[in-house]
Amino acid sequence: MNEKTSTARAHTNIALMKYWGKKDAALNLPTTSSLSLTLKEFYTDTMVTEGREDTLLINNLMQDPTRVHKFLDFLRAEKGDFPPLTVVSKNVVPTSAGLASSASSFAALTAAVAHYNDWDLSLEELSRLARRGSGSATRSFFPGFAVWHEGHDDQSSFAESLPESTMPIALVVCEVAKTTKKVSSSDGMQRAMTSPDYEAWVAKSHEQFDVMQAALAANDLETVGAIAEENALAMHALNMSATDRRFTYFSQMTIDIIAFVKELRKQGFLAYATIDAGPNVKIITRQDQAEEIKEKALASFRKLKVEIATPGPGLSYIEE
Ligand code: 2P0
Repeated sequence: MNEKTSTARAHTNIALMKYWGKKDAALNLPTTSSLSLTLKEFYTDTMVTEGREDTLLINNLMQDPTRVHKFLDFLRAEKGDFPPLTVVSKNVVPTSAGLASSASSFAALTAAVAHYNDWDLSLEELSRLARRGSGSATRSFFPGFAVWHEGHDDQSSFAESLPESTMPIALVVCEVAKTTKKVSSSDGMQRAMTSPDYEAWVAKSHEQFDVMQAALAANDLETVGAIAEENALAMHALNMSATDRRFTYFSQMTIDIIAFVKELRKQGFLAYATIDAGPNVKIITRQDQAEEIKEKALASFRKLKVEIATPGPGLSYIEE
């Protein structure tokens, strides 16, 4: 067997404008464009090498390879055949920050496989391929802020970097102990699309997108945070108003932290909340206020774990 290996590193990303619904499930085309921040502190290293069959190890533990195998077969059909692969993935996250994500994993896997096969692909092409593994992975190839253009077909749906920003943004990541049963993102967004308010959320997202891009260009972090919070809370309202099995990712502490963030604003902090497919809250703030907000959060909530995350780099390859 061939001993060749290839290792890629992709950082995770948090959406400031969310992807929450598919207009084409087979192609994984989203109903809205989304906009994210890549994080320096959270990333995945993925190594691939020839194996007897497609297998997956994450942090040294064997995993069910079904989803990865399906994605590798998609790459084989799309780009050309390659042997069965052993996929060895390591999620690097500060102790139990609860942020291990399919975004960085599928981005790193796509890049590692492309590198292994000597495919000469642009970041845009890698992003388009990674979309078929997991939507949020499209955005994990780029440093700082990235936009995933919703597109209208396979070719036009991919992410790209926004012009380099010097915005001093930080996320104060608050990890809430899980109390609710997890609904997968794919299932959750499918249910959300049955909300009577879904079309209005999509229309509003299109409007917010232009305003947020202008705010980023103008280094207006206050507006970026305000729109991100509005977009995220409206996304979670869709889950609660779904006509098919309505649900919520919020726990009591999620709601309490949202109130805490509002209180921080009253005290003069720049602070806005964003929440993904789980109960954790990420507080969007300025880098020079992040440490103080972290201390206040730890003082206000027992058992909360808090990490500070800052803008991170794009894709890299790691030589053995
Ligand atoms: C996002 N999330 O924009 C949104 C907001 C979570 C909440 O993308 O079905 O794992 O694999 O394309 O990418 C998480 O969903 O979903 C996600 P699939 P994915 O970051």
